[in-house]
Amino acid sequence: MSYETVRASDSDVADALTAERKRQNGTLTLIASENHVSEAVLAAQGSELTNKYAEGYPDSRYYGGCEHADEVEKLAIERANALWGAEHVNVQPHSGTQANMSVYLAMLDAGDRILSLELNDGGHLSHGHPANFTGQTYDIEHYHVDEETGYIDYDALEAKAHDFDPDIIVSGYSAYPRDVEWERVQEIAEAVDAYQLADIAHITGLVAAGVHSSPVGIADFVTGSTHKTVRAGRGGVVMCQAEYADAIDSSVFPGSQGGPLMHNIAGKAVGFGEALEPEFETYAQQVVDNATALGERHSEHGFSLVSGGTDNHLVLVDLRESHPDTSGKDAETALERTGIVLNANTVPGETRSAFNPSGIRIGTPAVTTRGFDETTIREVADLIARVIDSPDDETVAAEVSQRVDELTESFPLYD
Ligand code: DSN
Repeated sequence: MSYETVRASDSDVADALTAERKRQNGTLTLIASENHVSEAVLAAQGSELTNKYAEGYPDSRYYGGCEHADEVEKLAIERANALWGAEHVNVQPHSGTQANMSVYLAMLDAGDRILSLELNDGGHLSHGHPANFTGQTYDIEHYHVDEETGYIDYDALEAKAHDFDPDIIVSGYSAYPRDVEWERVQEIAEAVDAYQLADIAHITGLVAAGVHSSPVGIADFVTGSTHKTVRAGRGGVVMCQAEYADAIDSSVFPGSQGGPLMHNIAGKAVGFGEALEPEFETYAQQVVDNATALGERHSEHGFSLVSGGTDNHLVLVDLRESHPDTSGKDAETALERTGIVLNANTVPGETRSAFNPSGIRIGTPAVTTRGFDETTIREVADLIARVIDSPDDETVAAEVSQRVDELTESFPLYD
């Protein structure tokens, strides 16, 4: 795809888009929530469906001219059903947070109680952070990971559920490297007459490919985003048991959204179709294998990993023991100048701040899309370790930067 059409009318935006393409091509994206969609998904998201209002649902819209919007949304739904196997799916949420919002609005009243993992331990803003509408609307209590093991402390979660008597227990996380015991959380939820909302935003693709356990059929509600591991472009999705279908659909539209972003739903349809191809399972398995190899190599370098490793697409490095004078933000900044892009992240028992935390989160979905395997990812771990060991050394930075250039040229994106 070329930006010449944009340039003909707006050279400022064309320059920024061209520079962003160059940045993505020339750097290693290790942000665990990012990925690179196919050109087909990009094209679908840039289609004329951006012009179309289609409030309502397929075959029941509030506007005329929706026949092709209907076709696209039905395809997205059909393919989502084939990927995740839920009793009901709604593909209209604009984002993962909107998907979560639709569940809260459908099932809770203001002041009702949500029990969720704290942000510092790997949760998400939309799980009840005070700065988010969830923290401002509902009564929030958090459970935690065990600081020693880095694993969710399910016994403590159970005890807290009995004390707090929540209406919803949120499982599924943004910075948690381990598999989740969905059945255990569901048992706890049922014992206290609460719903389980499993937010699989990060692992939608891994779950679809069967390389991560699935909460579908176990949790009452499952939400996800579509631009992370499933590579279907920006957006959200919400799934539920049939009995909640009407409540969820009304909560998405008209409850919390107006017109669906039909161009994004076209991207979802295309990306879900790609994820149904057999190669997607190979990709998803490679994402996990790469994260495992990356974690092992970091351990060999003396880095401490939260939970000691990973079962999914990310590793969380706690720098406090190995590099007490280097914060996650220092590491992020030093790495970014070499073309390695990841994010600073809080760690369990955080002793710094959310903006300048003690850890880094490293994810493999995007580099796996560009073709990296265990050998390449081990070298990436070596490069990361070199930079973090000597964050101010300009010679190291120049050498790592040169190697990143060579790697990105060998594994190009978007020719
Ligand atoms: N911002 C995303 C992440 O990085 O995990 C979640 O919404």
